[in-house]
Amino acid sequence: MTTVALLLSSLPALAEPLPPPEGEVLLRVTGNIEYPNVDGELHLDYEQLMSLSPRVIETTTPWTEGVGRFEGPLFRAVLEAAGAESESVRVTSLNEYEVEIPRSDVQDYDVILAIKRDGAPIAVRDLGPVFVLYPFDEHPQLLNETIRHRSVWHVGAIDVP
Ligand SMILES: Nc1nc2c(c(=O)[nH]1)N[C@H]1C(S)=C(S)[C@@H](COP(=O)(O)O)O[C@H]1N2
Ligand SMILES: [Mo]
Repeated sequence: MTTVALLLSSLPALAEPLPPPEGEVLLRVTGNIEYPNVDGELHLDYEQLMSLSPRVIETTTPWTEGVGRFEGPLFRAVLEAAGAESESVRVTSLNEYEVEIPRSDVQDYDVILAIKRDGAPIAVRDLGPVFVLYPFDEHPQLLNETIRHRSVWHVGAIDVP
């Protein structure tokens, strides 16, 4: 390799905007973002969400029976794909519940935006289509009221101030 090629290959990949989604939009990232794909917002369908650093978390939760196998993108990977830089974001649900989540949560923990549970998409009548899931069993200190409030289900949008 030439020195230039070596230098380039050691740089972090430069993010570029994702294409507009082809499938049903499950999540919109709105507000102050660098990489919109539809009318100033980042719209993501199921396939696109699953392409952003997907993780599996096997855990119990206060809202589900037994150990669930949850899958979805890392929350921080979605913020990176949007080019969001803020110290916190506002997560809103389809039923108008909303809460602020500090960036430090998703940097310190592998919080995912769960879109699959036990191998199948999470239904809206369940916790879906998108559920903010903290790794509770791995970090039992997360089982507190503050984090329960941030465990938004029926997520529709993340707003970046
Ligand atoms: N979509 C949605 N997510 C939500 C809520 C809600 O009302 N709607 N309530 C939050 C709050 S305040 C808490 S404490 C937990 C609900 O936990 P509980 O059912 O044990 O009270 O979910 C959080 N996520
Ligand atoms: Mo609550």
